[in-house]
Amino acid sequence: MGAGTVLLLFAAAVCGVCNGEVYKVGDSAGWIIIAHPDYSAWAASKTFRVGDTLIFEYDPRYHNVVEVSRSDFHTCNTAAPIATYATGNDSIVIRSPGHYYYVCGFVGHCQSGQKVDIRVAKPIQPATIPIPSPIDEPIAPQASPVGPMAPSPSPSSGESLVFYNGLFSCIVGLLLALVWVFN
Ligand SMILES: [Cu+2]
Repeated sequence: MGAGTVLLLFAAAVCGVCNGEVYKVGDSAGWIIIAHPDYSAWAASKTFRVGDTLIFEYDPRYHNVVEVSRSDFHTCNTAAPIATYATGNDSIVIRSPGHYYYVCGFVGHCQSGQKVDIRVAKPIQPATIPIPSPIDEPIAPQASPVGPMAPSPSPSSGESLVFYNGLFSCIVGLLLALVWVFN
């Protein structure tokens, strides 16, 4: 195996990490009702993260995928969907942490258990990067003891930082591999 191949494999591995895992809902059973798969047990056995992909595989003549709110999930109400998928092979990329509630919109299917609650953990935050104070702001030598606390950075900026770091390492990895191969 040449060094170029090794580098390509390395780049592929790096990209695999930043692209996230792919989870087929229900594993080999897919998104069905006949065998009554336990979708809550299936979801509980996984650790979903931002960047992962959910695949719903089913016969679109008999099923679909409807994203609903938490309360609609519990009552199996599909009258106010957040999103509807109906290709029979839907892939949904998880963009942010939180809960995603999916049910089948066909009559009676959600009530029979064709529903899944995907809980996505918050990304692991990198070590807090200290924000440098503006140069023109003098460092108060006699700070008042009741001075205001510095505001903490918002979590959303941390998440996008993680995302862009991943994207950046991906691109750099690919470029390095390409340069190596074509030299
Ligand atoms: Cu169904």
